[in-house]
Amino acid sequence: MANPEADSQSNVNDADEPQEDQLEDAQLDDSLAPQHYDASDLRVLEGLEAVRIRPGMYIGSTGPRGLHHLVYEIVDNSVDEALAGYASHIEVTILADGGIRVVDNGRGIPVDEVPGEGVSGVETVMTKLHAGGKFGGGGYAVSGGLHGVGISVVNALSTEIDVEVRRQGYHWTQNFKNQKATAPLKQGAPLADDESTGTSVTFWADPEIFETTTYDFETLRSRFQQMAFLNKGLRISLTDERKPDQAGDEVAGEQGDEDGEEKNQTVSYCYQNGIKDYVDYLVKSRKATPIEEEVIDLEAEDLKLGISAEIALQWTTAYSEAVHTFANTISTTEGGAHEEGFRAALTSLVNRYARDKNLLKEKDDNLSGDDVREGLTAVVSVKLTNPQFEGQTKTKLGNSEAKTFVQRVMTDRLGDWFDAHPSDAKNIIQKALEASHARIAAKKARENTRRKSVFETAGMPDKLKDCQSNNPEECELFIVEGDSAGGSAIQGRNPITQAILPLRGKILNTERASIDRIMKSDTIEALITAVGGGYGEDFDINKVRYHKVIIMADADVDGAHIATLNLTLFFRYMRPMIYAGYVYVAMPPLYRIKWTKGAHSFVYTDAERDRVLREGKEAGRQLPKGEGIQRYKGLGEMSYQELWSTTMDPEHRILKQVEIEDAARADETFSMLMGDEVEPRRLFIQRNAHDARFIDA
Ligand code: 0RA
Repeated sequence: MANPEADSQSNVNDADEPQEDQLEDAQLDDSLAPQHYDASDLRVLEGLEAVRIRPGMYIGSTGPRGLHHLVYEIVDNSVDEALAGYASHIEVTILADGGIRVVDNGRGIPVDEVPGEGVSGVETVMTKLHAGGKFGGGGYAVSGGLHGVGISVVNALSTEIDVEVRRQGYHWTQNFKNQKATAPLKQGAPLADDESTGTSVTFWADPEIFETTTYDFETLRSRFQQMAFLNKGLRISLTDERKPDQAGDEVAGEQGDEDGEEKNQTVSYCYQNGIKDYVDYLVKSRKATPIEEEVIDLEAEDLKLGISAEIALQWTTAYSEAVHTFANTISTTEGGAHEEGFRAALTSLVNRYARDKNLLKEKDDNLSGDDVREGLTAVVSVKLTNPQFEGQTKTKLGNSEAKTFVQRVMTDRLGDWFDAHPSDAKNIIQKALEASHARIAAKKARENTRRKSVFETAGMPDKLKDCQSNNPEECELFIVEGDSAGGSAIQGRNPITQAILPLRGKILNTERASIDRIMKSDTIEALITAVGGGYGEDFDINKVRYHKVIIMADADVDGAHIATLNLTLFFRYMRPMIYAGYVYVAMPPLYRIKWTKGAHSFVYTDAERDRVLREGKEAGRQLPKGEGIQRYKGLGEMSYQELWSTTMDPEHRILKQVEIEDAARADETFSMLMGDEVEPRRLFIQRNAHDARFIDA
């Protein structure tokens, strides 16, 4: 979930580059061509070279996220085979040497020569940018598509790829080193009787491109589990063949076998009921008590419109809502047409039903969307022929037909379900009524405090030390744990652009409290008021007063817990802040190294400490006797000058931007972290406290 500020910034810059033009210029410049290539080779290699020059444009980043994207790229192709009805099983292996192998039982990549290309389908798919799609159309309606930049991108960013195809009765193999085929596609042994068609791709990501080439088992595991939920009946397995010390800190601790023997870690997922199983799983993992016994499961398709929808939902006694939407199995975190249709139909249906049954009286206001969705866990998955992805991160579905279709399915089918299950329906309405009462009470309480504070400057909380600028784009709000750190932050800040909100102790756990209790908390009210955009359904990103909200807490387990509580509030009540990239976590230094001569060094991780010490000593620098390395226990230990220069000064600080790649998986993490179970939370925070200091969802 975290990305260093610099990383995300550079992606934004990348997107502005005039990529296409450069490419064309390069193609025209024949002097760059090595002699033995013909024109089509040249085009091919320059296409892949463009990917190597601007990897961010194709896979988002060259950080861990981009690295994992390579795996998804291949797996998406296999999933396409499954969607088309040809593959039923995908096996992914993290090899002991750090490579990735993806094997499926689909039709296999075509091996015949592609007309006009002069080489096999396999070589074309591997070396030609955007040849990943199925040749010549006539394929199937639905394809992942959004991120489907093709296998050639994986080739472009790998040092080596091995492809093995089983097709037309034979094994076929081809190897690529540094993007180039080392030999033409080779026909091998005939397929044995028990061998099916299929494809196996093994690649080694280029360490010169990626910041790290170490895959995180958990990241891959949760992604594949989600893919299995979204593709009913498809089996996806993941095996980790690395030795514990190769798999990075996190896996190492868990992987070691009791008797010291190494064992491969394997997981395998297959869900016959698809997203119905997904909702069941999400509800169980948040340990919430369901209101209706069975997950409600609706399905419909319209062949003429070329659209299908699967919707699964269940209400629980919990307070937070979790509605997750997908289009062609891609997580549409920014929502869009299908989500609008779902929400609109749900709110009007529940209101209509409540009025019909006289549960909502004539004088009562309608239930709001927030009321109706309190405690709801839902997954909406649509598949359509021509998905239009829009929005900042291209994860918002634009197709208006998806709205009307989902709306119709919901109104018809959920209406039928309510009629068939009157007592469940009554409980659901009852729950929404309670939510509505709590919300009205919270609003009243808030209006009372408002009235009391009309004489304060613009109704801002007492504790807030606001900045002078009124331009949200340059304004930053530091949320600081503890009064003493708050004091240093106020002294150290740049008062033009930096505002400080000191919070005493931990804020209420918003994962486990009702809205009226949450709004009764002065601290939370202060925070929401300071941010300025409101909360919940009414949240308005355009009213937000700061484009950076920076959570600043101690670099220890307690600080991590405080940061997590703050993030939970943003995730549950001001989520667009996170999607807009406005929420950050500050990284205070862990140590100060007090050299005898010259400036002290501040380091942010144990590894950095070791490196700085080594380099300093190599350069002849010395530490004083005794207290040469100071470990900061808390922000409060730093002088205001130190706090400014290490943690607040935009020139030197490290901020981690909070990102949510996938709301469904983030939800699970938040439920786990903030829910009733103490043990998984303790383990998780300890595991992540030392480096990122917060959740990576
Ligand atoms: C191009 C065309 C066809 C299938 C594929 C590519 C294909 C790619 C991958 C990547 C991993 N597994 C894959 N499986 C298939 C269509 C083939 C046909 O029409 O028979």
